Amino acid sequence: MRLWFAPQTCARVTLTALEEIGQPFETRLIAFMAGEHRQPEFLSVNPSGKVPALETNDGVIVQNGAILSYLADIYPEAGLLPRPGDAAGRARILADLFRCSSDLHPLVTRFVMSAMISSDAEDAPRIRAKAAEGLALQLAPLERRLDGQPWMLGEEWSILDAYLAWIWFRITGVGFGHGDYPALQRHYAMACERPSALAALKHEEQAQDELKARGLFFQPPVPGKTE
Ligand SMILES: N[C@@H](CCC(=O)N[C@@H](CS)C(=O)NCC(=O)O)C(=O)O
Repeated sequence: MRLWFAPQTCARVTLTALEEIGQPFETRLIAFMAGEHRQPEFLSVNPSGKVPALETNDGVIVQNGAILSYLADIYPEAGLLPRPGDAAGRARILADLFRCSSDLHPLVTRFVMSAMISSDAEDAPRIRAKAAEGLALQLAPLERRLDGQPWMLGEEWSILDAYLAWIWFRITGVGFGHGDYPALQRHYAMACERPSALAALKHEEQAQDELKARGLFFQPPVPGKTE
């Protein structure tokens, strides 16, 4: 398999899944700052120009939720996701995947990269404030859930925990207040300790070094913080 990715992006979740599986895989780094996600080579892999994209024996799979569901099916022994026998159980797992990819991720983008929504810098505080409101609404039930159980789905880790950890990493990294979310904070600390998470970070560190060497590493600005 070959994963197209970039450091700090949601491709971290797929990277973590591949590390959990433990089969050999290759990575291909996309340098957003060089516009590589808009170049024909990558667009021929994922015409949407987004990471992650996973090349597999079954062809290219895109969209984190779809990739994770595919990997969970193909490598059941990796335990990425539970495999309930009933349709409702499967739907609930999909609901959590969509919660991450469709409810939370777009808010993450608005909060972290408001320039992707409006190129007028004056709009940034309003975009961020609205996104923070949405995040607070969406994270409250997860905070309650994690107050009573260690992982998203109960007593066992699943790849959903890596997804939530990435979301938490992204928003707290640019100033989302974590004081009101002790359970999410604890969950994040636990998720980061998992060997697959550490291995994924190693891939990212290498990629960051490569981007830095090419002068193409981008760190989202933390509002109110001057260099
Ligand atoms: N719905 C997609 C979202 C993927 C996505 O937005 N990836 C970001 C990185 S976190 C990206 O590649 N952005 C580049 C762009 O939108 O131009 C998924 O879940 O895979």
